[in-house]
Amino acid sequence: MILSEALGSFRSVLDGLERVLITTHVNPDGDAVGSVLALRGILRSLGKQAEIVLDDEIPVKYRFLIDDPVYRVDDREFLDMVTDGGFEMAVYVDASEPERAGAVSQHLDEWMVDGAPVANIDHHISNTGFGDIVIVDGERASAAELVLDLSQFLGIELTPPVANQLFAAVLTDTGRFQFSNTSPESLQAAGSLVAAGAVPSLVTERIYFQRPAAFYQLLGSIFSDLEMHYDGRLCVMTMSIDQARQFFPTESVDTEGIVDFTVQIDGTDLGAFVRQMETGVYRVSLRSRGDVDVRAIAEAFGGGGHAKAAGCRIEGKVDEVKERVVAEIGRHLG
Ligand SMILES: [Mn+2]
Repeated sequence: MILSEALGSFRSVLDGLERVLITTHVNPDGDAVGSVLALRGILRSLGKQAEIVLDDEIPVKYRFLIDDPVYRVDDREFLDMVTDGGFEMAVYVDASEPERAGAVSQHLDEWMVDGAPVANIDHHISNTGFGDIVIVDGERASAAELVLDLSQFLGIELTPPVANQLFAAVLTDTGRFQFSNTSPESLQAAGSLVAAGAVPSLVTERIYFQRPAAFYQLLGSIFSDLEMHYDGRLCVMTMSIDQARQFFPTESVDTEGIVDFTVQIDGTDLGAFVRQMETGVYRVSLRSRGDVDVRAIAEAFGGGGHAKAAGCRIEGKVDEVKERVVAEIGRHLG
């Protein structure tokens, strides 16, 4: 299905229904959060009843974008709404497969009317092409760019809050317009969002420059233990639960973006951030700024992602986990 056809079929399906359920992947990032919020605003401006349900909480730094309640799978208010009558269409955004939405995909059938169509709006190359309406373009830097395309196709004039939501999404998925995925389309999207009322200084400030001091102290401890491999081509950073607790005794730590430092060192092509999730379980985030496809490395451990940014979970002791990751990366370095 080519994109304009898919946009057309989204519009015609939407014309015949009222209640739309929107979701995205677990551990929602800026693209996920901004895209679902914006899509809800866009559909509501067409008079639809659009709601968002997520498996996870929205991270603190993105909460300034929230303009109306977002539900979790067990929220009373949401479940009451579902008993009033099922949703007529489900839209997955920024999810390469339905399972990425966690508990949402497990419960979806209970919340939908029989035979409700599923739309899939995404930019992952690994997207499985699931759903009845497939608005997927693996060349785009963010799912938000596709949501913007959809809004333009539907002839919606964006409000400033929706423009900020989409701007935050494009901003974060392009690493503030610095990652190699930053394309003319990303910058054009940003331009039209600013024209529609997005405020880049505000969005950037709220997402990146309001970290607690403890975050930088934790970063200091992570930096002082970094390891270099393969003549400086690979940097590995690690964070244990104990280390995180030392600086954040009560709250969980937002580690998004730490992995990006691994490829900000002169000479590095690749970076890995190994974060302990629980005893014997590690989440490994990978970055590439050369030709190496880190998605292939993540896939070797059952994970996935993009060529330049990917991730996986590995079980074992920390030294074993690091050794396996370093060895797998070595196989791809050439
Ligand atoms: Mn994305």
